[in-house]
Amino acid sequence: MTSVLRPLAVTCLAICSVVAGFSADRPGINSDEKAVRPYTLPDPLVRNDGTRVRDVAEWRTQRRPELLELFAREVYGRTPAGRPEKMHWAVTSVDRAALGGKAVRKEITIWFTEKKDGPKIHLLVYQPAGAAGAHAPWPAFLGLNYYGNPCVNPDPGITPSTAWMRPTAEFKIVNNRATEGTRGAHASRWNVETVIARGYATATMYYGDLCEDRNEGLNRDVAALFGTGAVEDRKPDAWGAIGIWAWGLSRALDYLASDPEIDGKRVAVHGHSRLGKAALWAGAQDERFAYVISNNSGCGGAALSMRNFGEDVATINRSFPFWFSRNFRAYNGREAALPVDQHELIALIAPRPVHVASAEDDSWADPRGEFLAAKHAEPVYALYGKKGLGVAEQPPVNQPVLGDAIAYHLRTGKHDINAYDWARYLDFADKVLRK
Ligand code: GTR
Repeated sequence: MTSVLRPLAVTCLAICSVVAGFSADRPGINSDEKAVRPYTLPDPLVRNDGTRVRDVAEWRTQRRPELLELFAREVYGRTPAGRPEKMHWAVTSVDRAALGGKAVRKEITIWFTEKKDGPKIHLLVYQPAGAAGAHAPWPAFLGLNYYGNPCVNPDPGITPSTAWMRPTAEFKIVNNRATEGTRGAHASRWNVETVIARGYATATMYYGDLCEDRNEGLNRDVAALFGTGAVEDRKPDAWGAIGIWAWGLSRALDYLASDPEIDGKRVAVHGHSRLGKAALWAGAQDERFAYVISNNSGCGGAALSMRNFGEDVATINRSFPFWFSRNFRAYNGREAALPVDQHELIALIAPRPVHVASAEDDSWADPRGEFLAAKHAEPVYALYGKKGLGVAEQPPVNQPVLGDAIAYHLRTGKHDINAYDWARYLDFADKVLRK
């Protein structure tokens, strides 16, 4: 343990901001701040051979590639480089008077091969109506959605999804398919009108078109295109669903960067929960993402794995054996043996802005562990002359910290993404993405 990292890890015991929440209250899962065992985080600025990184050049050419390799090999599995040769897209609809005239709505299909019946995604883009003016072209938010594009807004013009979905009565998924009742079901998670009113475009696609969120997903679609192999037959360092979702975000960015009305250099990638894990991994690997947002991403996302609080590595690997690489299972119950921890995933985003958000009742995701990961990424931001969060301790609820390239907030309420979160992301975007 280095002197830089020791104080915060140890003061966890003293600060003891116990986050009340039912969700981490399961047998074998720690939800008591006083029961957090001391842990030693790897130092992002110490190379595998034990020598210290002294400057940005050494970070970029030596340590950053080492960390990307460790996350690929040991955690998420390997991502194929770049886009498939035959990938192509078509704009399938444009409505310049959507959302009561306030927005332009575009739909784009991106095919990953030359075949129209091969793996593909359907991207939905809203941008503010009219010319971008001083903002031209529009900066944008990009994120995956859980229940098909119509779930993000009641807009009747969004083309329905016919894809397989995880069942949920709450969002009117019937026989594993979305219904008209699913339309707008997640509108509160997208705040499309607000984002548009603030002068940003917002783009989304259904995550299950990339990889269905079940074991079988690894036999189909993008996984099959790259010969991934079944969940248990994959190479130990082959990717899983999170890697595939992250890859898909980069492919959507390929399109956005080609759209003359969107500024490909000012695209924020965001995600909630499992999709927050994917957003972080996408942002870590793909430096074209200008701003990276993790909303309640928890274990395997922003939360430190070595801190035993909330969901742990064994639990997530057993519940979702297809999300990570098979190698990641070697750390079930052995988090201390991990060669990396999640503060280093955040550090890979440096010097680009990153925003980590937690919810008070979301103890399963370990809000304090999410804060500490953002905090411990600071030394890498410091190499670039950026202060990072600029606070020593986790801020109280509903007191966001919009720091120098790192933002953090803990809001009241449950595991979710809502208007409060969006207001904070937009405030930080105004600071970091505005020209
Ligand atoms: C939970 C999982 C979490 C988180 C969450 C979600 O079941 O344990 O890691 O990803 O699902 O995605 O909502």
